[in-house]
Amino acid sequence: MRLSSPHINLIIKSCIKASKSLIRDFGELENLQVSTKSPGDFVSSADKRTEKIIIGELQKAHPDYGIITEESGVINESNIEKRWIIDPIDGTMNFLNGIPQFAISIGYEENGEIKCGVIFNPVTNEMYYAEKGSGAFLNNTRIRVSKKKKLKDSLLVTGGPKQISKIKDKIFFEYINISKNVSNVRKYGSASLDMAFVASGKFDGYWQRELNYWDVAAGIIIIKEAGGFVNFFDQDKNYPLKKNIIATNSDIHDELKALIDKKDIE
Ligand code: 2AM
Ligand code: CA
Repeated sequence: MRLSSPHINLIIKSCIKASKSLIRDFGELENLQVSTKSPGDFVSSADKRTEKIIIGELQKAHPDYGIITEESGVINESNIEKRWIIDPIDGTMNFLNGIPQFAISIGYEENGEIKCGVIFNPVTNEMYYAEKGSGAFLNNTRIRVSKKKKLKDSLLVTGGPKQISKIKDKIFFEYINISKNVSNVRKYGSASLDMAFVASGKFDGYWQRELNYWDVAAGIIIIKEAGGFVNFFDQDKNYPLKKNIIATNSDIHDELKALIDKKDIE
C-alpha cells in the first residue's frame, strides 16, 4: 500500500480481517440467514458479522472513538470529534444475489471532516483508499478522476430509488432529464464503488438521492483526493446523516448540478 498513517493502516487491517468471513459467506450464499428489515432493505448475518469484526479491530486501537454504522447505530455518541463511519457491506442486494459488486466502506472523520477512507471489494481484491493531502490510490496505483470536459460526452452512474422511497417519481424524472443530456447512465447498486469508479476515472460522475452517510463517507475523501468534486444538495437539517450527493470530475460538476436543479422535463 502506498499510504501508511496509523489511521489508514488500521482501517486497511480491519477491512482485510473482516473480508475473510465475508468472502466465505459470499461463496455459501444459500446458507445465509436473510431477514427483511423492510421492503428493499435487506440485512444478512454476514452484514452483522462483518461489522462486528471491523468494530472489534478499530476499538482495540481506539476504544474512545465515536462510531457510526449501518447495523449497530452510534457507539460512543459523545465523541463527535473523532469517529469511524462504517458500512460493512455496501451493495447488500448485489451481495445477496451473488453479484460481485459490493464493498466494505470505512471513513475516518475528525471534527466533522473526513480525513481518510477505504473502499474494499474483497471479491476482486480492489482496495481504493485516500488520505487528506496524500492522494488517492487503487491498490498500488495513484488514481485520478476523468478528464471529460462536457456533460454530453460523459458516462454517469446513479442509484435508487429505494423500494420504500416516497419520491420515486421525482427520482425517475431526474433520471430522464439527466440521461437526455449525457452520453449514457449506468446503475451498479453500490454507492461506495460507484464513487470509487468516479475517483478512478471509469465514470465521469455520480449522483444519488436518499443515501446514508456510511454509504458515501469513504468515497468523499477518495474522490476529493483524486481531483474530483463532491457536493450535497437538498439537505434536510433534521437528518444530517441522510445525503443526496453529486460527485464528479472537476469539469462537469456545475452542468450536472444545474440539471438536478431543473424542475420541468424537456
Ligand atoms: P446498501 O447496499 O448498504 O444498502 C444502491 O442504490 C445503493 O444505495 C447501495 O449503496 C445501498 O447501500 C444504498 N442504499 C441505502 N439505503 C438503501 C435502501 N434502503 N435500499 C436500497 N439501497 C440503499
Ligand atoms: Ca450502504
